[in-house]
Amino acid sequence: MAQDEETVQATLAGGVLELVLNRPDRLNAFNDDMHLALRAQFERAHADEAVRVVLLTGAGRGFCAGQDLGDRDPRKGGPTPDLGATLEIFYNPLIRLIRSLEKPVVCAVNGAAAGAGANLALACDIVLAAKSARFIQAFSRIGLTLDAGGSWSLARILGEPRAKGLALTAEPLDADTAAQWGLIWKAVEDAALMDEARALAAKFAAGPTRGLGLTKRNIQAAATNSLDAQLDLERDSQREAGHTADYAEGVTAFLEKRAPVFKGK
Ligand code: T3D
Repeated sequence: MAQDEETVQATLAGGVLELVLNRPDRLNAFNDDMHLALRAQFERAHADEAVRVVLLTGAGRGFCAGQDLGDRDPRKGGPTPDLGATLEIFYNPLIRLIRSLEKPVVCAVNGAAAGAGANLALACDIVLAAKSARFIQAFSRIGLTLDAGGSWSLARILGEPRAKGLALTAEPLDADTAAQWGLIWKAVEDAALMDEARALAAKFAAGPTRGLGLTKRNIQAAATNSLDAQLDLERDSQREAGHTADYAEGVTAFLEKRAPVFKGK
C-alpha cells in the first residue's frame, strides 16, 4: 500500500474527493507521512478536473489533534526542533493549497480538533461539526502560539475578544457554540454528520464548478480589497462565469422549468 493511502485515505467518486485523516490511535495527529499525503491530495485536487469538491474528515473519534507531539519529545534529547521549519515546509503550503483551490472544500469535524488540527478545519470553506466535536486552540497549553492560519482565521471570523479568549485559555469550544459564533457553518447530530457532509459535497460536485470557484475566490479577496477593487473583480468574474457552459445550462434549465445538469465546464 502506498504511503499516502495509509495516513490519508482518499477516494474519488462522482466528482467528490473524500479524504480521511487516518491515524486514529493518535487522534489523527500529523506526522511527516500524513503531512506529505494530505498535501499530495490537495495538489491533486488543484490539478485534476475530475475533482469538483473535496470532503475532509478524520477516522475514529477525533478529527485531528495537530502536530504529533510524540515526534517532539524533549526527553529523547538532541537539538531543539525548528518548529518554524514545520510551518514553512508543511502547514503553510497546506493552508495555502486549501485556500487557493477554486473548488469547495467541505470539512466534517467528527471529533476533537486541536492545535493545528482546529485551524486546518477553519481553513476549509464549509465546516460541519458533530455536536460532540470540540475546537481547542491547544497551543498555549504547551507553550506555543497559534499556527496553521489560526491567528488569521480566529481574529477575522470572531474578532479579538473571542479569538484571544480561545487562544489564551485553550478552553474547548463546543460545536453548537462554534456555529452560534459563526466560526463554522453548522453543528449536526453525530450520527448525521457524514450523511449531511456527503450530501453537501455531492451537491457541490453536481454544481457549476467554475462559478462556485469564483465565488470562493472573491469572498476571500474581499477581506483585503477596496470596494472599487472588489467591484472590478466581480465584473471580471461574472464575465468569465457568463462564458461557461454551466451558465448556459442554468439559464436554459430555468426557462425550460427543469433542474439544471451542470458539467463543471
Ligand atoms: O513542528 C511543530 O511541532 C509545530 C507545529 C505545531 C502545531 C500543533 O498542532 S501544536 C499542538 C499539538 N496538539 C496538542 O497540543 C493537542 C494534544 N492533544 C490533546 O490535548 C488531547 O489529546 C485532546 C484534547 C485533543 C483530546 O483529549 P482526549 O482526552 O479525548 O484524548 P487523549 O486521551 O488525550 O488522546 C487519545 C490518544 O491520542 C492518546 O494516546 P494513548 O494514551 O491512547 O496512547 C494521546 O496521547 C494521543 N494524542 C492526542 N493528541 C496527540 C496524541 N499523540 C500525539 N500527538 C498529539 N497531538
